Amino acid sequence: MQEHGFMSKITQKNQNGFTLIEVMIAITVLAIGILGVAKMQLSAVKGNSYASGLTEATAFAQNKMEELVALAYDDADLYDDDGDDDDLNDGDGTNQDDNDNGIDDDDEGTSVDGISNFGLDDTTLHPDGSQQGSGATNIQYNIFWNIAVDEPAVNAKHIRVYVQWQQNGATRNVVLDVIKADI
Ligand SMILES: [Ca+2]
Ligand SMILES: [Ca+2]
Ligand SMILES: [Ca+2]
Ligand SMILES: [Ca+2]
Repeated sequence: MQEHGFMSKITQKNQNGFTLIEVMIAITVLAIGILGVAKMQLSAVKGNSYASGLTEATAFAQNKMEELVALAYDDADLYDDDGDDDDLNDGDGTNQDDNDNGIDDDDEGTSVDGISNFGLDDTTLHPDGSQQGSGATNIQYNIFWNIAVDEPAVNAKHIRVYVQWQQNGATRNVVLDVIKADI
């Protein structure tokens, strides 16, 4: 509608001819208009790339989770062992809830192993598994998973998958949780 008004104004004025100052104002308005469009496109591109990163990360998280859930309950990849065969750093997701209320006793002021929330949020120290991935966007994804044994109930494992990546100068996360029962 604005363009219409602008055009009809030009048509009207055209009958009497433009002054130089009018032409310059028109060019400036046009330039500002183009600048605005360019800015909008830039933010749209940024938005799109975040959305595509999110979509890709979610796909990685879902694939990893499907893979883990499909394993046998006692599969070595579902041990709370920080992903290796040594006995170091094992068990931050096991026997962390003596009072049996579903909350890691470390989070309730008792010192068990000093690691909160059954180690489920561990993406830096000793996650129970990790790998990397990248897809069409060439973004590098770090994939982590942790296992809490007998949580939230006996004969169940709480599996949490994190996918982390860097985008527009920030660390992004996708988190997926599944409770796998021993059936
Ligand atoms: Ca663990
Ligand atoms: Ca270990
Ligand atoms: Ca507790
Ligand atoms: Ca703990």
